[in-house]
Amino acid sequence: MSVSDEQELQDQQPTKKDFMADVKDGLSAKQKWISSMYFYDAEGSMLFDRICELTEYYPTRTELQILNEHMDDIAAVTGPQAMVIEPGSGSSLKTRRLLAALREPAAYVPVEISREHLLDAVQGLRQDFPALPILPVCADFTSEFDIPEPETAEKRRVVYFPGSTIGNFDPADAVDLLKIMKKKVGREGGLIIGVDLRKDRVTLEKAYNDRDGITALFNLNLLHRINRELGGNFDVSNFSHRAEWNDEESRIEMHLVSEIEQDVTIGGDTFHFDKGEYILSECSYKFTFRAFEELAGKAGWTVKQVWTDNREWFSVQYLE
Ligand code: AVI
Repeated sequence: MSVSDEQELQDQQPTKKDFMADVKDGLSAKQKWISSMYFYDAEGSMLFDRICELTEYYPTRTELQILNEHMDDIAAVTGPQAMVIEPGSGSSLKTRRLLAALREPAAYVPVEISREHLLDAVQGLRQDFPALPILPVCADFTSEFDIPEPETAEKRRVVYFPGSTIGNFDPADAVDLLKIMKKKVGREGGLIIGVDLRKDRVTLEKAYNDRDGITALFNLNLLHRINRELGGNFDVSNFSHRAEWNDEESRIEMHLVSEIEQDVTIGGDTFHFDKGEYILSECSYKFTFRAFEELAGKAGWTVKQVWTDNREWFSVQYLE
């Protein structure tokens, strides 16, 4: 990363203090939980990239297939001279095809919590799209963040939110997030969003319990991260990864299960774990078309177009 990349970066990254407070709050709750947003340090982001390549993890592959097949339509609904805002942009892999298909894009604004990941992605994109203004923002996209002003003419704003990250929010939070997006793009703006669909339990549970144990490493990295950054003393070998489908809530839940009765100290506070007690570390909601339409409607969005695969495992939707 160069000095100029560093200087141009809008840095609104959550602080260590926020992380500490969130972890302590979550571990003090009756059902212990930690926001899945904290998975994504450099190690976690790297593990997530590996998950996306797993045979069992169908969402990335299926979404890419839909995007490839319908990219011309997606670029057409986005329109010319659009500013594309991507919350949680990660390595911006799915954005390249879109950026290449757009007519005279005004700017690309990747918004990403992991600073290193963001800077790496921006560096690669600048090489491949030298004429495109790229305005990175390092922030938690669920709280207020500012959109930099582009120097080029901007006709409209479109939020690009692939990957079904919307599924990682509880319904009320998902509605709030969709409202923030609406506010960012204004009345004329649009939203292109990846939405994972309900399917059979076996396929779902396999996707989050891969043979190679990469998802387990990803989940357990959260505890390593707390040790590294907050001076916690988790003995990670005393915890295990579990992922199971909760049919009533229509979500996959990831758990960090305490294998023994134990105490863990973080920042001067001690947290007790019974044997078998778990930390809820992620929910991944899966939607019917109807359920997503209703959710988005609560935030003022109307579904205009839906693209899907022939098994209807995943969808990319355009909303205004
Ligand atoms: C980022 N998000 C949409 C992923 C998901 O499928 O919920 C995160 C993930 N967790 C385990 N595997 C992938």
